[in-house]
Amino acid sequence: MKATLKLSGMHCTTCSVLIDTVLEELDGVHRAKTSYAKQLVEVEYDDTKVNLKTMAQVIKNEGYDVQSS
Ligand SMILES: [Cu+2]
Repeated sequence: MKATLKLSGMHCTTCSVLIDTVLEELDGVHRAKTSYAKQLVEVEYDDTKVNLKTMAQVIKNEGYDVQSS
């Protein structure tokens, strides 16, 4: 599965690296590519293991907002 989540609250490129890291630590997330410039993250994941709600939650836990997709 592929999906794009819109984000807000990132203020530098380090934020995008952090979001990539926390998402890729989730079981079932194959790849996360966060764009600071576009304020979004593209994820490739196994939808039998993880869902968008879980991914949004871990992003929120880091202090960023996710617009519902
Ligand atoms: Cu930052």
